[in-house]
Amino acid sequence: MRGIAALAVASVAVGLASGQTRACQSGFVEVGGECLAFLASYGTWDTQLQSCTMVGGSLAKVTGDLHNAVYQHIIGSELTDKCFWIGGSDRLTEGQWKWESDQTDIPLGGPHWDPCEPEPEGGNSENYLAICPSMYYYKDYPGSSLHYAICQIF
Ligand SMILES: [Ca+2]
Ligand SMILES: [Ca+2]
Repeated sequence: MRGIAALAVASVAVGLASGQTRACQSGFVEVGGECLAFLASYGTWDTQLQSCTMVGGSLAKVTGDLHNAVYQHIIGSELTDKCFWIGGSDRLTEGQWKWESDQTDIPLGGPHWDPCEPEPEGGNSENYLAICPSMYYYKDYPGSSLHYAICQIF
């Protein structure tokens, strides 16, 4: 119940005849051809993952062109000053970052990790992935940090 109540954006993108636009379920918005929900309440990585699972998704796999599309969406919204949990972690093996949704690897370095800060830099104490202002590059955080979150339907 909490996860559904937490959904910030209650809009339905209606699929059109052409292009990448797809119909997203209630509470999700189409960004970069994917159905995402931006959870506008604070939670740990685990509790935000639970909220995403309750609505049939997981924490978002923000990679490739989707990363820029998400960035553009956030800076055009009222959530521009927030950090968001996404679905990456190295909690199983330190330094080996994986996407939660399909367990594929998250490469280190550019273009997704901050080129100006040494990230990831938290070692064993920071095993979860968030994107934060102002450029929304990947950063490692302790899972107990409280951030907003981005869910994705796969
Ligand atoms: Ca780590
Ligand atoms: Ca860090």
